Amino acid sequence: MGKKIFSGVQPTGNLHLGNYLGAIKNFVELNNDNENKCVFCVVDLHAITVKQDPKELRNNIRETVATFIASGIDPKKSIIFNQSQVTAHSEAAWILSCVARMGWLNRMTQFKEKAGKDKEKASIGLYSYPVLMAADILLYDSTHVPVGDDQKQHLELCRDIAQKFNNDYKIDNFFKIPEPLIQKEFSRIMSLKDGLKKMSKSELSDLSRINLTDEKDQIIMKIKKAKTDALPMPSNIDDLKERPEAKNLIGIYSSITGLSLEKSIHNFSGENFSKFKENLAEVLVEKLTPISLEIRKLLNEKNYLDQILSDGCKKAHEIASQKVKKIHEIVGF
Ligand code: AQP
Repeated sequence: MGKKIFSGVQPTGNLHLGNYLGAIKNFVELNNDNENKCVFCVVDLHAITVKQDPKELRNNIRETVATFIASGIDPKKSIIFNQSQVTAHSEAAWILSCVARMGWLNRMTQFKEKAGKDKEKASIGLYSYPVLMAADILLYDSTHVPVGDDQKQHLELCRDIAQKFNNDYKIDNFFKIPEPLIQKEFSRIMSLKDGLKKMSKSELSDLSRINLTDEKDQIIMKIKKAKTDALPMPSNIDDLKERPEAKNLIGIYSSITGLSLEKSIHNFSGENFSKFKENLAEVLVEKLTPISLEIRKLLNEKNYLDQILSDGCKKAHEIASQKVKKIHEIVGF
């Protein structure tokens, strides 16, 4: 039986290789299976949990849609829309925030990482955003949620919220309990400058990530400058222990080429990093350049992108508003 898929990407600019390999590449495969019903959301409400420039946000929303399409998602097969335009999301998030427990949210490691030492100054939205994420997913009776490894904990929270709502209101199966779809290997792509830190949009150094809009020369330069260690290329998987940068680069190679990790290691075993880096840059350029060219082209077609969003919003609204109506009845409004 087909799956009901939901996933979101924040329009916070600098969409990168981690977003692509951890999430968007999966979206494309799921979209290509005609049995599945897919909803891909540009989560602009999530984006404003940290300060955004309104003009840039508007551009980034379009750029996220352009990235979906350029990566191979077909807007005729999948619903693509932006979260702020379907008010059911905010409404359901409030109701679910009365179901979720403080103790559960206090355990979310992403909040701790993002808020850093200055927790008191973080927005309330940043703290409660996993509840909005739960609303996003549950409104569409989603069965599967493709995400990167960093979102695993939020997915578990979503399952707990769904379960508690069903139990509290004694309605079995009202909210479906969604399964995460996380790739077994390399579900967390790390920074090119520090193999222990996640590749991230908000990292100040552009050299830490490959952006999906980078041109050929930038990709080659960034891979050349990527941090490695002084040892030769590893000969087996055990050699990757305690070598986070080598592990990350070989993981990227394996993920992009579709070759197993063993085979990828075998191909470069004992060589120096420069030859491997040339090959890695080559496969990245081959895979990403068509995507970046298409993104650039689509960004000049604003009306087309806006039409995709507006069509998607209508379809999303139809589904989500029905679910909210039922929630109202259950809650007693
Ligand atoms: N480094 C990563 N490796 C694998 N998957 C990743 N994802 C993000 N970074 C990596 C996955 O991409 C999807 C969309 O992410 P998002 O835009 O919703 O937000 P994020 O996780 O907060 O992305 P960033 O780049 O890490 O942004 P900042 O810098 O703001 O923290 C998600 O499925 C995510 O798992």
